[in-house]
Amino acid sequence: MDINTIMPNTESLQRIEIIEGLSQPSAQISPKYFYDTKGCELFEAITLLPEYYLTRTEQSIMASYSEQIAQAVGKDQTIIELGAGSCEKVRRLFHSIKPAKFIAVDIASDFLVESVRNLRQEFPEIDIRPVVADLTSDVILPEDLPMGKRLVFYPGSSIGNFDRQDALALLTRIRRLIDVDGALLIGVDLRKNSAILEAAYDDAAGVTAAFNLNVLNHINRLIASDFKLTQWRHLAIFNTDESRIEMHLEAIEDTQVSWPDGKRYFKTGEKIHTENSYKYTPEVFMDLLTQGGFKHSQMWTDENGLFAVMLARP
Ligand code: AVI
Repeated sequence: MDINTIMPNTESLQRIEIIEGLSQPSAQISPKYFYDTKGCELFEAITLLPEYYLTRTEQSIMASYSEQIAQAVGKDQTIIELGAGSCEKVRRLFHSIKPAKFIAVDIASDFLVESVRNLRQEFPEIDIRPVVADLTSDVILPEDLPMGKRLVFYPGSSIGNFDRQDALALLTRIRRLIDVDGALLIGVDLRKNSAILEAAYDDAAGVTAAFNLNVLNHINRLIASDFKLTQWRHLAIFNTDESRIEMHLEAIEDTQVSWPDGKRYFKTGEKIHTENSYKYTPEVFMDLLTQGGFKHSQMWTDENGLFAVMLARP
């Protein structure tokens, strides 16, 4: 498959980044390492959980307002989906928007190639291409892609996984991907009661816990470390001051983790911070869009005000 494998983050850079994160006084692992093949499967399972309202609420907003959204966006666009994964969300947009081209961007190459293969069979009339990229740096799109009529689609509230400064930097990079006739269609999880949020990130079936713990298996493969998953437990807390869900892995016993040329001791109760998921009010997110170079925006939301889909234009 003609996969574009321009990956700014090479294996050795990843190694340095991971070891640096583990060596800090408050250890951390970037959430992008959740998404090995198993992590992608677990994330797909999360999206179906009763507690995880995000995906189904976003889907219901997109379905309820599909005509309005299609009219606002226009036909024959080049849709560029960031974090495309299974390409499940965009599949529905294809029916209403009927794009000429589709670029599926994701960091998980194997999963992406498989998704694109399936999508091409289903929609042979659309020019569909995969691009493997890490959204923390510039996304390099195919050179022959027309600059006009680009719609960047960034669903799922994945923007919430970036800290404020990084979210702004990403919005600014997205703005540079499109021309004046382009647009950004983005899903944003809204701020709400902490009980609803904490249940969504610590489900009764333990799928989110398995997803969080699986990052240690991925790290073991990437840096040849020896994390033992049974020594760690999943935590999800809503930090009201920062308006974000924080996921951590907490050591349930004193442990030492080693990798070639290094090691780290963790005392019982010590944590590794694995993810932030920011929850926005519409006003705060619109302000961020403005700072990122977007002027005009439309918003669709569900009746309970859980989630918002926003269309932003340069
Ligand atoms: C991908 N991202 C939007 C998810 C979220 O809700 O922040 C990742 C996730 N983490 C735990 N559950 C889901």
